[in-house]
Amino acid sequence: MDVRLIGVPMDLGSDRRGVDMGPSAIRYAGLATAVETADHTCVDAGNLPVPGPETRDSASGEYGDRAKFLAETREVCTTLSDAVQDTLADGQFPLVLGGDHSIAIGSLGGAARDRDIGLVWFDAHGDYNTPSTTPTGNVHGMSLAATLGVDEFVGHDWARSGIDPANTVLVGVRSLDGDERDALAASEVTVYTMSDVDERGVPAVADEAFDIATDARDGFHVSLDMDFLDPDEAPGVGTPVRGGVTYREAHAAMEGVADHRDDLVSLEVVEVNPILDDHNRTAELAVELVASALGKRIL
Ligand code: 5AB
Ligand code: MN
Ligand code: MN
Ligand code: MN
Repeated sequence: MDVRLIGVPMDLGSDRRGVDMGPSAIRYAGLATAVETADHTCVDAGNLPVPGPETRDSASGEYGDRAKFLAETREVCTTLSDAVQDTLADGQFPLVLGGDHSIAIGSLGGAARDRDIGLVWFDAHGDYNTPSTTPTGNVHGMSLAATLGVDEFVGHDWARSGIDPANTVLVGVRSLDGDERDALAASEVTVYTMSDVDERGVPAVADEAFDIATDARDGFHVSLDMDFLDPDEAPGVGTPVRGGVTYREAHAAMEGVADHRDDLVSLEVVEVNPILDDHNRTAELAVELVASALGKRIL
């Protein structure tokens, strides 16, 4: 297939500068070549414009500092949504490079526009906070709730993808905030924690996740937060949590994506922060995982 790279140098959704350099770090780690090695063609659409935090007021949006830079997040995500939709309309495959995880709102806005898709979200976190439950005000911890249109996000049509929570799966979770945990438990989202991974292994858990997500009529989107992996493997992330999946388990999960790639609508990899990294290893790992997800095989 024809893969179109869309870089989103976004850091407004997180407290850490540096994640805005994620798209450069991932490109530098050889993404285009890796995509070609997986037998695809690759076109790079460059980066979308993202305002710097210095030039804006963090309390710009409706909820002030309870959802920081929400007005700017809306701008960026609206542009990204159009870029993803245009990519799909051109018959190409959108590969979105973050940037912090707030950009999933934009990726999904485009991928789910006029499509009934499911969602598999690989993450240490739930990203299911809202302006009233967030401990930080960072939108990257609210992006799943926003795209599903829950609570305070109900009126925010720009953020709501229309994805059915019943076709939404979280995999790898090991850090939830108290109210976020209760909200997730009350939702129809399926949550596989690291305990599930311990008991059943990544291949079984991931395959069940793809089965749930592909219940949607038009395929599914994969959102890969690099903190899904253990920080020993992926140190270059803003909010590392111990006890994540190993190098090999992460590949197995992405090989599972590849096994379902007839249904794969779009893919994003987020939260790579080269400033916090050990050389560029987290970006290099992101490149390897993308290649696995897009079908690269040893044999
Ligand atoms: B990430 C935290 N739950 O809401 C919050 O990396 C962390 O996109 C969110 O998964 C981590 O700020 C967001 C404490
Ligand atoms: Mn995340
Ligand atoms: Mn995370
Ligand atoms: Mn299956």
